[in-house]
Amino acid sequence: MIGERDRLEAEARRRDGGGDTARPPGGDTVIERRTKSETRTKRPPLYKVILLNDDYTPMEFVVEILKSVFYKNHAEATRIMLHVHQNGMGVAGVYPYEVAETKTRTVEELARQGEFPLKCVMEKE
Ligand code: TYC
Repeated sequence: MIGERDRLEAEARRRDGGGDTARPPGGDTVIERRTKSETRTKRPPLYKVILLNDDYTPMEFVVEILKSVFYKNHAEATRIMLHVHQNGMGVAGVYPYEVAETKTRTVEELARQGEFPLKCVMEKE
């Protein structure tokens, strides 16, 4: 028995000029495939903003920096500050390049204004 799909495909072949053009199954529908690399949105590279320990910057000042620049709550700011104090360095946050750069500059500017030697660096994740 000749079904509706066979009839439509035969008609499509006729429109094509009657050649035996290869057609995908399912009639005139062509499924276009794209490779993942064309479809995927690229995430921006991330950078760690790292605070360095020193002997002179007050603990309270570092906690205030972590709250005001990195939006940490008091407990988290205290935890990070103590980690830096005990281990020599620690991650204040992870951001896209320009955000990390602005925060690094802000920390160093606030440290300069307070006349503290606090240092801050950024590092690609
Ligand atoms: N070590 C400093 C002190 O004893 C405190 C401190 C913590 C300084 C973290 C810098 O990034 C820092 N006052």
